[in-house]
Amino acid sequence: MITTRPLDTEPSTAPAPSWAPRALVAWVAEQVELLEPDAVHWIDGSDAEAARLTDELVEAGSLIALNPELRPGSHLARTDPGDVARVEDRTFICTTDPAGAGPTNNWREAGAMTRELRPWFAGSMRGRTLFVVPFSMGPVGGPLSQLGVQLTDSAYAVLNLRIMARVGSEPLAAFGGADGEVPFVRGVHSVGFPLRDERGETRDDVAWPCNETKYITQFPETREIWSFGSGYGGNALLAKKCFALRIASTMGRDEGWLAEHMLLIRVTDPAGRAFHIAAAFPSACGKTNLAMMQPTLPGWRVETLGDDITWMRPGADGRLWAMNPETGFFGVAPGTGETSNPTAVRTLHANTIFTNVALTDDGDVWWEGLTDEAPDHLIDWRGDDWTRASSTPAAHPNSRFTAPIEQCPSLSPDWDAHAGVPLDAIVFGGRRATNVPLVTQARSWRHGVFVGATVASEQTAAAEGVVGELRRDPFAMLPFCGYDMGDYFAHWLRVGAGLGDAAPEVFQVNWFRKGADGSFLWPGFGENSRVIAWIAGRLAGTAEAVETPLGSAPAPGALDLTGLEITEEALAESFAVPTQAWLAECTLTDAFFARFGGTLPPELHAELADLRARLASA
Ligand code: GTP
Ligand code: SPV
Ligand code: MN
Repeated sequence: MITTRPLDTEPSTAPAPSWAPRALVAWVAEQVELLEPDAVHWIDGSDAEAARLTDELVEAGSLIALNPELRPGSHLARTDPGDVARVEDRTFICTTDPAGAGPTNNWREAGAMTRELRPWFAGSMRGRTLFVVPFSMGPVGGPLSQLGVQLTDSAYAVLNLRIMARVGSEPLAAFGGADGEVPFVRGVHSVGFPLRDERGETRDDVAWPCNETKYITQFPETREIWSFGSGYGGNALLAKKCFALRIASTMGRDEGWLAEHMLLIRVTDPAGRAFHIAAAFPSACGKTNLAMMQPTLPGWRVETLGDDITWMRPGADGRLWAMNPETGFFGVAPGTGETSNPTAVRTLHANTIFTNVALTDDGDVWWEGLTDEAPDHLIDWRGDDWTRASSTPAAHPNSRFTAPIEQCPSLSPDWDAHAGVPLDAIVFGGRRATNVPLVTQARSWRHGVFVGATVASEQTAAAEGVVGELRRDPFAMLPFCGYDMGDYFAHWLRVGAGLGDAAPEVFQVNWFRKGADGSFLWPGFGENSRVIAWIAGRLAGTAEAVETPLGSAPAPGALDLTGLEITEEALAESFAVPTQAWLAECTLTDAFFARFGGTLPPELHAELADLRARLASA
């Protein structure tokens, strides 16, 4: 693991551009005092700069260059085995009052957390370069866009960030020039592995520096993020979950908009009618797959606008407008293959950073599900020899690819439209082996908010924890809401009231219901186009529905099953609404709602009572 990077190589430096706001330059100087880096480098976002940083990481052994003939411009990173996913129990919302965080977040008093963090950050960048990364979430200068700056001592984080967000000189120009006072979110990130201690003792770097102690802290009141000890994904790319969801959801509450863990697509039916749909599924529950879906139904088209985060704001026309603030995909590798997601496979052909996947003997990558058969020999994500006889997976279950959105063959030309796109439907989903039907339509916006608020899902490898455990994950935002979720539900109700009849329709889907034999009832992936087609039909007023206690479901024959091999029994089972099981869910919902006390909107209690009444008369 010890690398060859000598401490005395010339550190990469680049001064602050003359158009950087003085307030930003002063803030950086203040942090330099605390962090004590050996060098400071303002990221300009150029290809030459990225090439230089990449070369340095390859030289240091932190990145492996893949075979340029098979995977041009692409690299593999292997993390420390203790730094492979988001760490929810080390993620904190820090406000002056516990009411600022609510019952579903880890709260810390902001002042106390600042004092607790200080010794960890003090000198944490000794021997390293501090990179200053100005960025814009959303098109630079767009009406839904927001600015941020991440300070980091991880060149790996910089390289990922420049795929995931608009970084460097261009967004910096939007900060208003030297006298600029445009607000921006401040993020400080350190892997927490200084190369020199306070006495000047040095140590060698490692391929994946991190710290056993981790802090992922958000300060919504001051729009700050402090992240310590991890180099991985949502812990380290502060523009993503920390900013674009946790901080942004709080900004949205204050300013009348929504920051959501949603994919965004445009669906076009055979008659040429287009619909914009956003869908919230918890981590590793199918957003990227739906965002890139190749419909099996002839004549239908799905275009990709975003796969993870959607910002939405009521427009001047009274409709809800939606925008993807990112510029890349940080997607789950396992399960991504030619049959499940051929669009993703195309997207990853070049210029991609892979993290914790397996390395093939010819210098390419592999993971479970990429092909039906594993190669004879691989180097697994830990760097060990792997054969088909091995008892552990070759790729980590949360291994990921970071790829530029513009490489996606199904990308919508409007993906970076300044105003976003007008939204027609919102879909909630989760990973449920039982109870939740393949698709239902909510009875109203208020019922839709109830559906979103009560979503439960089986836990995945995207965060540390017990995989498979069922937990409530309202709006797929449990780990990402920056404030009290009771207030968040109320905010959703408020936004809906403002939209009135122009509000999007709300649906719930479940691709993951299982039969008695434990296998999925519904084939999923491209076949999900049949469900999307019914949703579009509902929006167009052409698809028939029947009432169920959970909402409207496809009437017999309304779901296009042409050419699909599915038994009558499996289909019936995937739509079943078992009354007793749902009454038991209602009891669990009572307990879940009780956690919020006074912040839970009374409308949701009313919806629960209505659901019970419908179940009783079913
Ligand atoms: P995050 O990036 O963590 O937010 O995840 P995501 O919601 O984008 O999930 P993704 O699309 O990457 O899918 C996660 C896993 O679910 C992959 O292994 C997929 O193969 C699997 N998956 C996605 N869609 C379906 C489906 O329709 N049916 C089944 N059975 N599995 C699916
Ligand atoms: C998720 O876990 O929802 C992700 C990956 O999209 S991460 O960026 O690590 O949050
Ligand atoms: Mn996600």
